[in-house]
Amino acid sequence: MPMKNHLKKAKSILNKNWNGKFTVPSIHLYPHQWNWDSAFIAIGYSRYDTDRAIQELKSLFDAQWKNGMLPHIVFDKNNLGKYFPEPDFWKTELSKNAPENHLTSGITQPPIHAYAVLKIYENSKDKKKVKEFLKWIYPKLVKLHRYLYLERNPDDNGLVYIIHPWESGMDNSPMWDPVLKRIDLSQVKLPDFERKDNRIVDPEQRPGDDDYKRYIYLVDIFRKNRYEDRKIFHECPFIVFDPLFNSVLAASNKALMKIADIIGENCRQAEEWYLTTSRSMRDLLYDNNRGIFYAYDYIEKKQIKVETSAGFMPLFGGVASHSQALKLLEYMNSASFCQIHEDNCFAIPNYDKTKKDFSTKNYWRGPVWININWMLYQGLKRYRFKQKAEHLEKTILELPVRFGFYEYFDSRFGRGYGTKDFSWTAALFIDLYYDYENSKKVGKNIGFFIQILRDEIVANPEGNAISIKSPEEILFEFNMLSNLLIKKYVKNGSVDYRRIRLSPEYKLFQNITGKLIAFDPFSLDTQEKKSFLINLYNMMVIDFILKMKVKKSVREIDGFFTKIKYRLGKEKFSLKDIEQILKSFKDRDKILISLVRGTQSSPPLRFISPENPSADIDKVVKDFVGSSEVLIFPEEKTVMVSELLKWYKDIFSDSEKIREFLKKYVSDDRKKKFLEIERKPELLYLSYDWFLNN
Ligand code: 9WN
Repeated sequence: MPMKNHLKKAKSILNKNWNGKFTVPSIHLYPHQWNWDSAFIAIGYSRYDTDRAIQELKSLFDAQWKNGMLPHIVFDKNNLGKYFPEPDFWKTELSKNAPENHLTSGITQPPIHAYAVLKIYENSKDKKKVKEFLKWIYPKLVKLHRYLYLERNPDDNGLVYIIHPWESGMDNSPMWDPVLKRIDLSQVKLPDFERKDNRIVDPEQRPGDDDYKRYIYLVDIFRKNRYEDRKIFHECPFIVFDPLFNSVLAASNKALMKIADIIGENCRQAEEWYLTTSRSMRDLLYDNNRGIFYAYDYIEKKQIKVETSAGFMPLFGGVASHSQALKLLEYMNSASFCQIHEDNCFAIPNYDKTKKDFSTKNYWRGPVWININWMLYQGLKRYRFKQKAEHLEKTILELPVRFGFYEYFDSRFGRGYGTKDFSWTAALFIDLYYDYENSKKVGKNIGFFIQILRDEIVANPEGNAISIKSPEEILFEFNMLSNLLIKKYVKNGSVDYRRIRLSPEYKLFQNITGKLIAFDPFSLDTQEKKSFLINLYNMMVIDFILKMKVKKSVREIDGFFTKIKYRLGKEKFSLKDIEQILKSFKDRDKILISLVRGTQSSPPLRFISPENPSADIDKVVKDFVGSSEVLIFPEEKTVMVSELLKWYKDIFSDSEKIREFLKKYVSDDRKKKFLEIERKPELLYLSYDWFLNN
């Protein structure tokens, strides 16, 4: 499906989840308005529907409490009975601060709203109109921040505490285990309650009952104390400084300063808040040995040494010092989280993968979340960690495209979990999609992107026909240089195009391609011809990417595979022409799979030796089958394969054929067995990832 259609799909999800006043996170699982969800959702809307974006936040702030607290859920009165806990459980009418005309929960969530409001303004065309909205919401934002600094800032050092895991937005994060485990419920009579979430979503993907009991126990304390913060502070066993909550607050303080500036208000207070919060975070939450920020247990007065993605959020808040930021990047970009080019990893999982209790599928205990990665992406950009930022940007676009707009994703295989058609996944996809499109437009103006090639281009240099070299020498040199370039500049399948461009080997390579004019590939024997044509294809792709100045994807050049050619002997060949010749070989199935098209969905680039090409091709295909281009789920009797196989319908015509093929190359025993037994597995296709394999 072209990217444009995925954008349409994302917008249709928001539309479906819109109830006339606000957008629910998911019709099935979360049928009310959630606090920070609405901020992310508004960011998505701000790209194409300013009015909706404004309405989203207006309805949320209409339910703000009298003391400034912004509730984590605003209930839809017409849709009660599908979620737990709802107003009958929260009983917020016990509080003198609860709003009269709205049903809400009694706790809050990360205050990302000022940040979202600024985005709405920045992305809008009609600044005058949005300025009116800024004037309306500014005092409410200040009231929210003031509430946090007055009621939740016990040491007056700008560190704001949360009183419930739900307030962190990362409910069952392992970060909260040490604190929750201290709560002994053996002598406690809990109020009766019945969960609804684990009837809708597989319980394996949701928090356990032990966690839920503690969530309920905490809410019961709040009710008994009529939601009075000072009383709760003394009785609540969960008082923690969360690095995510405080980073988001810091980011929002910065945004508040800008909003104040736009509408001509004084912003000194927000600046002071920003400075004190970030200073205290650097002093009290950072651990230099591990290179991460930790949450802080206020009752035990110590850092909670559990490494989660929340610990990198000071990048988003602009809180980390330069040296701290470098350490964060180092840890984030390691096998503990997700290294660039690491196999089987999609963006930053929520918890350190090397920990014993890491889970790829349980909620906030390991899967990948789009909002978290989106914030990290903004943070990485802020600190100019460009390469890692681009890596996250790519995955945020890629995950929903390939697996659907799910709530969270398997950190190894990318498969989606939780509820589907989830609003913030769609909204933040939209946000990045527009960024990506805009960057293309910028490129277009300077002539780089979406170039439509009307005439053919011959890419190998002319004038070398007066060759003193024999065809054998040409072939020898071509092979030698291709092998050398791949060895030196390709690591784990990623091609370092920039270094190739500047390398002496590339100059020599260009020279030898000029001599191909005096070379006839059809004079070679079958084995030599096969290896030569595959290597030629792969090297032409690299050469074209460099010559055409491709930035993010070969798709920027319309005609990449058909209009750019190499002169070989008397004829000219495009990539498509070479593919056509390769199709005539007996083992064409594996040859077509092993071609490296300069994309992320291509197998890792290897040199194919002329002595034993089949063995090398086999290795490439094994790599491909072991990568995230082929996902085999024996429990679900399902096989997901790259769309690439769909292109060759004549070869891979049905699931039977595909099964036969995969069986030969899969190395995992369990999967092999499954493919041997299951004659007709369900077959699904993964979208082809066209981003550059750089
Ligand atoms: C409890 C709505 C919310 C998100 C949270 C996420 C989840 C609720 C739940 O869903 O929490 O607030 O019932 O699990 O953890 O971040 O805001 O999408």
